Amino acid sequence: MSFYKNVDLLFRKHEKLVSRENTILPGNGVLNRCKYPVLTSRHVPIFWRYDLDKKTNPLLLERIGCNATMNSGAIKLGRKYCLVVRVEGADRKSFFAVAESPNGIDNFRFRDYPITMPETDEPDTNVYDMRLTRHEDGWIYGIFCTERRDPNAPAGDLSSAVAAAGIARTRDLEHWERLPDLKSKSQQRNVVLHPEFVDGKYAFYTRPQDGFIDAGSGGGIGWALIDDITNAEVTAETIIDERAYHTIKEVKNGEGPAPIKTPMGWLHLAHGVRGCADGLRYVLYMYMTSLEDPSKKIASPGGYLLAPLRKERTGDVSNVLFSNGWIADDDGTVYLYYASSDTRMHVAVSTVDRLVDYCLGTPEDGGRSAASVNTLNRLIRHNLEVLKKF
Ligand code: M1P
Repeated sequence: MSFYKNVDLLFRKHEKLVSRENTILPGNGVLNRCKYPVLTSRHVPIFWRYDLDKKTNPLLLERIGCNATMNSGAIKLGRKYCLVVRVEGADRKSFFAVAESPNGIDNFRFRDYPITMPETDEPDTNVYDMRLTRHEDGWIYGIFCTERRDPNAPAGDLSSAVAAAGIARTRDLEHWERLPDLKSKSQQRNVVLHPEFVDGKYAFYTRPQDGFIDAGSGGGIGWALIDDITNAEVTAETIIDERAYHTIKEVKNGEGPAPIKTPMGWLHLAHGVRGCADGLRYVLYMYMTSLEDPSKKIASPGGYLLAPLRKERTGDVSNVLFSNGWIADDDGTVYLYYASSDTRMHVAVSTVDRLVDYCLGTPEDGGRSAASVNTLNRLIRHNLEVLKKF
């Protein structure tokens, strides 16, 4: 086949994948998964991966491989549902790229170029997992993890790294102003900016951690008020959603996207991590905080909202669901974007009302098997009485 026919074939196959219609599947009342992932490494444009010039690439070989499209921030801009995707190349470097959809569940297309994120004086080795916040100061902020080699690592140790929160702001997701990284005594990952000022200050959800991987003495999701976002520093940090023994967030947890404001309180999505014989298991869970004091927890449904299922269970880092993006539409629909196994992006659909009801109506984790049985018995007794009246 001629070079040009092969190019045409590449584009046609890509278009077929990108334009595939998605379907919302039946769910459990709380939310509905969709049939197909919304983004995979194969959605990345052909012209990012191939040199399409016959002179320089006569064999039409892929030149720049893409490994994964994962942990994406989300925001609606005009009528477009936008993801700021963590694209991971075959070289293990992550970068950000915007993919837009007309309906939130399919036809996500990457803009022509990835985001050129300005660097600070200390260049990032790797950047990933951006949380987007439309702040009441008028900017859209992107808070992300910036990873650099540990300057104190002994010679020969090529793995030790330091995680910190990078801060950048934009109006259009294309042009970004990079601000100094968040200063903090501990390493930080999963840092998120609250959408409103609290006591006149910027409010951050944090995740203090002793090491690059281990949360260690970091007790859970933290909260810190900051005077100046152009020179942000954590001076005091309180834990607002703690890790707990024998729960889904025993080993680690971390705030997901910026919370959604509802008349009943702030809706939060987070990930919880526990250990098992197979390694770490990452699931998604929710909690709510008060409108008057967004650092005060008012609801804590027990267990997980979403856990890896079927094909979601396998990938580069298996048994992982991770979310750092959701969009609450004007009609109350919520598009919850999540990555499975650090490999691909999915969407689940719900509503603000359903998620609030889930948070307020789901029993808390009682901490013991006997407490779980008590809770279950209460529901069974109630239902058997109700059924008699049917
Ligand atoms: O591999 C699972 C996730 O691990 C990290 O999350 P956390 O710091 O909570 O353990 C991140 O590297 C994240 O990107 C990744 O998906």
